[in-house]
Amino acid sequence: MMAAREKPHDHHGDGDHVHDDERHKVTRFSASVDPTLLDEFDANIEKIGYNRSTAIVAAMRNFIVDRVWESEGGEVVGAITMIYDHHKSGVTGELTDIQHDYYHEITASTHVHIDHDNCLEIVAFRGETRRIKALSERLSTCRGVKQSKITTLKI
Ligand code: NI
Repeated sequence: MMAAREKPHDHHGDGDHVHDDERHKVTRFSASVDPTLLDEFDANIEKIGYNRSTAIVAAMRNFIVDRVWESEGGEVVGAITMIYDHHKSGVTGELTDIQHDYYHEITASTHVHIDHDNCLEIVAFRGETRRIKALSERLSTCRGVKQSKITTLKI
């Protein structure tokens, strides 16, 4: 191995093309981010023993898996999981009304009383992408819904 290869340095002066990276087929890039978010990111990835590159690669892969279904169209199956405070005025009725608008798509739902205030609801679905996206948006933006996550699987 040539010594020059072992100590990569930038001949171009732009910082993006380092010989060592080309050899390992990786691309370096820079991104602009709120410093507070970066601090929070660093603190959290440190807890699970990730470095920035590993964590960003994992986040990129998850982003693709989580979001690509929205633009692909066709039929999707999956589940929406949400937590809400049932004391918030009208939330229970609103969530029921929304689910009745999608009775063709919703295949099952489960309600769990987590504690005095909070309810966990799991809504399983099977349907056309645009309808499922609309269902997910309506449930997640309902007043009283604290968290909502959608998991989709391609069949
Ligand atoms: Ni409940």
